[in-house]
Amino acid sequence: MSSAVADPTLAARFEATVAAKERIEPRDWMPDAYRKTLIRQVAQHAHSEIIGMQPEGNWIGRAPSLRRKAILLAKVQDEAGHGLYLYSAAETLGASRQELTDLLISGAQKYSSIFNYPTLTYADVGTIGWLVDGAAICNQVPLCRTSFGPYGRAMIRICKEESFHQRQGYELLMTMMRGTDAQRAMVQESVNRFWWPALMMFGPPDDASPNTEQSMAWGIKTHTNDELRQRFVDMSIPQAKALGVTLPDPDLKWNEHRQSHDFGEIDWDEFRAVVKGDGPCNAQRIAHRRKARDEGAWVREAATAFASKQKELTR
Ligand code: FAQ
Repeated sequence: MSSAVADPTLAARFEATVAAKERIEPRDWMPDAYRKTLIRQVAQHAHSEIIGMQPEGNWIGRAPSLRRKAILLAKVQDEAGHGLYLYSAAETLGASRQELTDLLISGAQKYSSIFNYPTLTYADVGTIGWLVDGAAICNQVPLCRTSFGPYGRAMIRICKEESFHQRQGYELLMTMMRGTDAQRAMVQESVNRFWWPALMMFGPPDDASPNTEQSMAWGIKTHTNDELRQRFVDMSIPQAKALGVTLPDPDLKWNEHRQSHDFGEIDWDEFRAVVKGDGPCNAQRIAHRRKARDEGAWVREAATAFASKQKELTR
């Protein structure tokens, strides 16, 4: 239920629920702008999970052993599941999966910038697990306490699986680092390509983030983009050390005063270009998604026909 002109009692109840850090549920009144920003964020998140299947899916047929293939297949299937939980959460806000998929394919809605980079070597499968799932967890664990109930509950399940993905990526890289010089070089080269795009996953800097302030006031976000990015940098440095790789940033250093690491300037021009559609794989990702949607149309039609037939029979 929502309305542009709020009933003062309902609006007060909404504000009190958010202030008490309790959940807003789909049946509750909510401001239109709250619903709109949630649909935007949850849809972008769902699209990211589904588009995010493509870079790693690229390696399923070429994984080096049956065991590695089974692990990768399971991980990519998990991402599909995450997309489905999130589209279901968006549905409780009144936005259907079909409608959101159309908005993605037409370019009206976004997905995470990270999935517009190619996976050039098998080491990228490990690096995505370590850095991309690692950044995802950093950003998503706080979302388990987000103010909208269905989104927060979906995140609890998703985070458990993402933590597992992060560990499998790290284990894969650890195995390669114990291998040959060529394997170690492959890991380092992969980390060099993914480090900076992983930092961009957290979104624009706080002073250029139009949504953060309002989303924090509503309890949708509980931390700013820069806070979470910093947490990720601090968390990754000891992990890189244990792995034996160098993070490609000469400005990374411990800052005693801040009790955190300083790091170099992110290339925000690159970020803006990738989000706008000019990344290395944007066109390919959307073309692939469009093809999958078109080729699956008969399945959706058949399922709908079957469901209405079942309904008729049980009437
Ligand atoms: N890429 O005002 P803000 C995964 C957009 S993890 C593209 O700061 P907000 C798991 C932003 O949407 C990846 N666009 O926005 C996995 C906004 O768009 P608008 C997905 C970006 O929402 C792992 C505009 O820029 N995770 O999939 C990006 O307050 C491995 C202004 O930005 C989530 O979606 C970006 N990196 O904060 C799967 C987490 N950053 O309004 C497969 C949930 C920002 O112009 C394999 N989302 N934009 O349309 C969030 O936490 C937030 O939405 C942020 C952005 C932090 C991403």
